[in-house]
Amino acid sequence: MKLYQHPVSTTCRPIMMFIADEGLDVEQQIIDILAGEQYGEAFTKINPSNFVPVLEDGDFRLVESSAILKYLAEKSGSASYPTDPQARARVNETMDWFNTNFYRTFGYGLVYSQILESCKLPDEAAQKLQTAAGKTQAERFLKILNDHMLGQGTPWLCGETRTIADYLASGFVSIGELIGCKFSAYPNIVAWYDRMKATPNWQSANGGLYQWAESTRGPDYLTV
Ligand SMILES: N[C@@H](CCC(=O)N[C@@H](CS)C(=O)NCC(=O)O)C(=O)O
Repeated sequence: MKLYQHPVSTTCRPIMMFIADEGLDVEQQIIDILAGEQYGEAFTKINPSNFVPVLEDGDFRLVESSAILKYLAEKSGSASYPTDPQARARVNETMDWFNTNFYRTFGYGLVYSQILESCKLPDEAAQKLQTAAGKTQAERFLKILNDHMLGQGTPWLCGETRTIADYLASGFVSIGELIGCKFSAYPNIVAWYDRMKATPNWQSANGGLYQWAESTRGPDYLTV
């Protein structure tokens, strides 16, 4: 199998960590999304949406990080993707929640709107309003995550064992580091994220995040 990835990518890092944790035999090729390689002719043929990650398994090609994690976990028989229908549905539900509600508000609304030129508005006043709205919307979902999803006393999102939902979710939460989020109003999120960061392959899979964080340091960001 082969994974097209970039080390800074929010949606690639969870897959790279899963591959490392499970010891999967997956060749990895970096697509330089910072230099625009994703828009070149060669990669556009691979993914017309011009995004990493992309997984190839022989002639089978798969895009979308959530689908890739599920495929790798299913194919390798990983315990991190339970086979019981209800337990699996809970994992799928959690991944959908993060990929939609959480990423849209926290990721795009609060974080990217402050650090990615492509997500900023040209008008400064409008930009401030957009980020403030992003923060308010993100706080709604952070509270649900803290009080409900992680508020039952279990160490991981879907119970006593770590699942692929924790992998995907930690990628989205990790981008808070780019604007200096401390999540101090959300102790259950902090404890869960620390648990994720203490796992053996976190540092190696997320080196790109910390390099990116070096370059965003400085401005007085709106944060949580
Ligand atoms: N929904 C996609 C999103 C993938 C995505 O946003 N990838 C980013 C990197 S995190 C990318 O390739 N960006 C390139 C660009 O926007 O030009 C997934 O979950 O895989």
